[in-house]
Amino acid sequence: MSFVLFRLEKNVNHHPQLLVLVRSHLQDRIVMLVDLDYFFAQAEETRNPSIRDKPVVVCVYSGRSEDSGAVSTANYAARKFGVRSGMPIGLAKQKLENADAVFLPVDDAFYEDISKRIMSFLRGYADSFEQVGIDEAYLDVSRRIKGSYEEAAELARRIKIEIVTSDGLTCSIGVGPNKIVAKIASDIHKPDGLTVVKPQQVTEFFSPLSVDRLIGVGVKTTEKMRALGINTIGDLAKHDVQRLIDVFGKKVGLYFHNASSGVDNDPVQERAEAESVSRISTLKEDTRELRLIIEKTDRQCKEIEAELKQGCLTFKTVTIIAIMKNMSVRSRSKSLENKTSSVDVLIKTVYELFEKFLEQSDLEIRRVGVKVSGFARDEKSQQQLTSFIEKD
Ligand code: DCP
Ligand code: CA
Ligand code: CA
Repeated sequence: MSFVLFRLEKNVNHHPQLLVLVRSHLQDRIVMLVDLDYFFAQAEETRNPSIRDKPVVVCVYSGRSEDSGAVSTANYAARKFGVRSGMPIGLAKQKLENADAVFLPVDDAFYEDISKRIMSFLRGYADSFEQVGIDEAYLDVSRRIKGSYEEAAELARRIKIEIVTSDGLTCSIGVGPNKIVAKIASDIHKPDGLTVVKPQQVTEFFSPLSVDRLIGVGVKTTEKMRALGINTIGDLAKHDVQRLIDVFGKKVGLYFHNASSGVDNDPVQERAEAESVSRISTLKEDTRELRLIIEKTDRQCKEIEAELKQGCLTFKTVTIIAIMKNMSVRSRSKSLENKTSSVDVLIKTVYELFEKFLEQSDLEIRRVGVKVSGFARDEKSQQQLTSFIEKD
């Protein structure tokens, strides 16, 4: 889709009227990005309001030593002290020494539950809907509000009130003619922000912003751009497209050129996501022998891996299922420390679970199964639009 656009853009550069036509067609859409503020930490505040005024840090503890692990997120009180997602917990503790801070472990199930509820009512407000993470989603609302930015702003205000009323959470919303503009607009006034950027305001809105606001522009790319004298999105938009292609390659160069000019034709579209993927099958004979069971489950794990690959999914929870000789059904689960897509981790976890299970039961097993759940989309493929961009 984007390619068609690029080619059109190239050809129409010599025909300004046609260019206006192409652009105005793209600008017909009104897209909204809703992103929950400091999500995990705010979720923790809602179940324990007494921590609300303190710095709150939600952590993924690795379990190796008391403070080993990383910060998942922090509330804005903690961010004032320089605490950020991904920072070592030890460092966050140093920054918050004497600040009466609260450190909590992540509770994925609790956040998933809130997220599901909010996403399901957001979906109801959209012509088309695309969830892009646990706490954010794009809504194409063009038809619903008949192309009126005033109505879009009104809808965004209603959505904000509804999320506060139902779950006590604030969010930040960006409204614009496409996903790139909506995303940057949602980021600009956090927390509890609402930023509407009409098509005719895009250039003015984008020009002064630092290039690293664009998806796909990380530390390394920012450095490369600085070396080319590109600091702001406005600089990038003015930079010769052929020179961008020379430096970043055709796809990425064109993406930077279009994105910085606020041109983005990527549709808002639902991503189908299963809750779990599983395989179950009957053993050659009823058995308690680990080797025979593993022979079967190894194959199941490989099939599951292949299915997950198609959707670029990672999983967090592994479950084994055993249907016993007397037809009773047993299961054991393990929640992994980190989300993964590794078949080796899956095979190893299934092995350990069955090994332990066999120690605890003395019945023969008739059927065995493997299930994975707790999905997230693999980071590398999170943005369709930017899947070709080097990560840095
Ligand atoms: N998250 C994480 N590790 C990261 C980044 C995020 O575990 N490195 C989790 C915790 C966040 C949630 O994902 O609460 C959503 O991520 P966001 O990037 O949207 O960040 P927040 O919602 O925490 O903060 P903001 O208010 O900036 O959106
Ligand atoms: Ca967020
Ligand atoms: Ca987010």
